[in-house]
Amino acid sequence: MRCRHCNHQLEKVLIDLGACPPSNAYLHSLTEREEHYPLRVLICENCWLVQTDISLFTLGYDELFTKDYPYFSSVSADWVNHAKKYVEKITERFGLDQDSLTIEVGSNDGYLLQFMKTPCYGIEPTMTGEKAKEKGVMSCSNFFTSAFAENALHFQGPADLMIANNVLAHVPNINDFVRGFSILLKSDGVATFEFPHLLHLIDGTQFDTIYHEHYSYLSLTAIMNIFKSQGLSVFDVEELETHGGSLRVYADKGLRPEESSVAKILEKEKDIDYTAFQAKADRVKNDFIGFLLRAKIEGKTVAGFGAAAKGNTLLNYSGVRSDLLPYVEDDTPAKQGKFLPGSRIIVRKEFADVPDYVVIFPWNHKAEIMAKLGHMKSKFVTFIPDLEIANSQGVYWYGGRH
Ligand code: DWN
Repeated sequence: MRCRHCNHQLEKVLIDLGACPPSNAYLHSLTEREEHYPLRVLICENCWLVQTDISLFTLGYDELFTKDYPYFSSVSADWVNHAKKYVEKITERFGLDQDSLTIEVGSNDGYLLQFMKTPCYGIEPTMTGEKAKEKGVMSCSNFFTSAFAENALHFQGPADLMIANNVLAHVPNINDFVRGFSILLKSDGVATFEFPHLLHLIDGTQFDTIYHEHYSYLSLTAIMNIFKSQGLSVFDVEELETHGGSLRVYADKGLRPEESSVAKILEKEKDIDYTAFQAKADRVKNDFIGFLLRAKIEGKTVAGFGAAAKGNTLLNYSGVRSDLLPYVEDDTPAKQGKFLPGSRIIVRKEFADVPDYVVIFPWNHKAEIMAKLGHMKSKFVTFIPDLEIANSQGVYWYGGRH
């Protein structure tokens, strides 16, 4: 396979997670067939873009992000609050007013644009965009490409601010996607991109965030190569706690001086150690299977919370099925009553009982979820980066490595 950015032949494997269905391909019934595709990640030793090997992945982009793609950003109150704070900050920092135009690419259900007080619209190819319209947010049902950008420039005009949160990693043609921002941004416009930071993925053994819809796993080093090739310059970077540790990158067309924040992150990325990642992931997998087997032998009940895409990677790489984990509870109506891809574990609207243990798959929302479930007598279990068992009093048991 060749690098998606620089076309260099890719040799170096970061991790191989076997084969599994796409992590957001929830089943309507157990009679449905599903395709399994190899899931492994390669590192470009030329431009350092870390990327999923799609040489055997035959699904098209529009077959991954189908109309009924079931991820709704607004399910997490913390994430919506994060978006609200961003809107207040960015409006003030760049003096957005009624003459400004803001465009969000991957605007999902209007979780962010609902807070904008200045002209804006979203671009969202999945049905989540219909939810945005219910919030009064204009949402254009399209994939964002450079051709779309040329069209939007002609009909709606250039943007003062463009936003792309957790979408840059989801595009196969990352060069063309970024070129679209260059086309649509005003000469003094700003684009901000938020994405989970590769540094935390590696350091925090967040291998469960690897799945087919993540074409890339992003570092500032790789991003700067891609942006430069498409006429954008990074002038500021912020480290965020969201999604296990993310970056917010600020880019423009070379107008603004580079802040010291950029060199700081680039320096940190020089120390990323890729070598032991597979072994660390295998340890998490063994802890996960071992925990479930021990619970079953001891007659303890276990349920899951959060039918997250990341949970499907952990379940499928571990080969866990409903005999060890009978169901997962999730607040997303579009997921309830469906079955997880691969493991075929049912997604329930409510807990069927008070399980002895609740495995929280979206560990990135752990605080919010434990606050929500704090009334339950269950113990809460997470496995990334280590096996950790907590109860509502916050008493922790560790997997024995501390
Ligand atoms: O990049 C992506 C990230 C940002 O979100 C996308 N590829 C898709 C998605 O990945 P994920 O599914 O692993 O995301 P989360 O945010 O870790 O998953 C949250 C899941 O947990 C959702 O199914 C909703 C559910 N949830 C819930 O039911 N009640 C979450 C919270 C906070 C809750 O209170």
